[in-house]
Amino acid sequence: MNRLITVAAAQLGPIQRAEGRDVVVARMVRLLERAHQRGANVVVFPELAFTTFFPRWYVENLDEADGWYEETLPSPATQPLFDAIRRYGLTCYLGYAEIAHEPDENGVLRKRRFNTSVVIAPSGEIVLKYRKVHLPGHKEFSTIRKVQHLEKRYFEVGNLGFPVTRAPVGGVDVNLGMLICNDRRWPESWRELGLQQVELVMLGYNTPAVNQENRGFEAPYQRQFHSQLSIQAGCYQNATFGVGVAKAGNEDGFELMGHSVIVNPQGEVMALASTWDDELIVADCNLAMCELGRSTIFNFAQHRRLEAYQRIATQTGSSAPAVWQPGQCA
Ligand code: CDV
Repeated sequence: MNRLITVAAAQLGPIQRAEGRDVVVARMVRLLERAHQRGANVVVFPELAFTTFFPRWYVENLDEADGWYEETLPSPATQPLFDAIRRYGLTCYLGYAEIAHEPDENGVLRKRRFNTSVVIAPSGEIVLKYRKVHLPGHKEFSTIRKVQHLEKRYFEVGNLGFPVTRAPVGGVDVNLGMLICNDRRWPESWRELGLQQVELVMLGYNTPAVNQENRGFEAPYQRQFHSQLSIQAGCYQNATFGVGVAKAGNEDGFELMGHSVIVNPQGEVMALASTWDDELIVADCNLAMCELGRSTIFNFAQHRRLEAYQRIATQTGSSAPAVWQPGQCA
């Protein structure tokens, strides 16, 4: 039986450091309006959608960075977005920087900061929350980098796991899951979602157009290749649709790559953005397609071999193998 939904990726062009939330929210509302006109049921925005990609900027005292975070959602500044979601009856993925006042792992109530995404229902209710697990970059100011990437300074590692929920999207019940940016490069993130029969993985990203740590081995075009490779492989290997959405273009003098993409459970690209600006791409997704992979080659219950995967959940870094000696077979 066909289960059709229409999915939109709402890529955002650059947001400059001095730009106010009101300007960004107005741009996002326009994208929601266009998504509605094109028949979309679900709209996916980028990671940290309300601000410039601020982890490129160093601040000594984190409290000085509070203006880049949301303490409540919606707030008076972001309310127009929620109003538009309700007006157009859309489901929406939104990435933002979150300040939460909640107990830490020792039970101490304190101010905590996360790189977060939520799924917002057409009613405006938040139905699912995810906090980024794979934080790239560094914690302290780096003197050898041209551009900082201070996500490890600005955010704690996400503490909500990889949740999936089944919620109605355009009249169809859909298993919804989320990732954020760097998570897409890690097969473990996708498999966590796949093991919950996810059918639509939504993910936003801010990916610098050039890898600063390339050491001469990574050409700029390979940045897009790696992003798409990861999303296409994640979708195929977990029999799910995926939507990867960029914040793109020249932000504060530094370039972020675009190439937002919608991928089907065969791992094929259904739609691809072609600008580095605000751009909407749309695809009709038949969720019945997820059934093939899930019930055949990636039937996890039949084919996964936990007894052979011990290292995956017990070891972080890789270790060098024993050196082969003539006459030995390891
Ligand atoms: N915001 C990110 O997580 N960016 C990373 C970069 C640093 C590699 C990414 O995976 O795109």
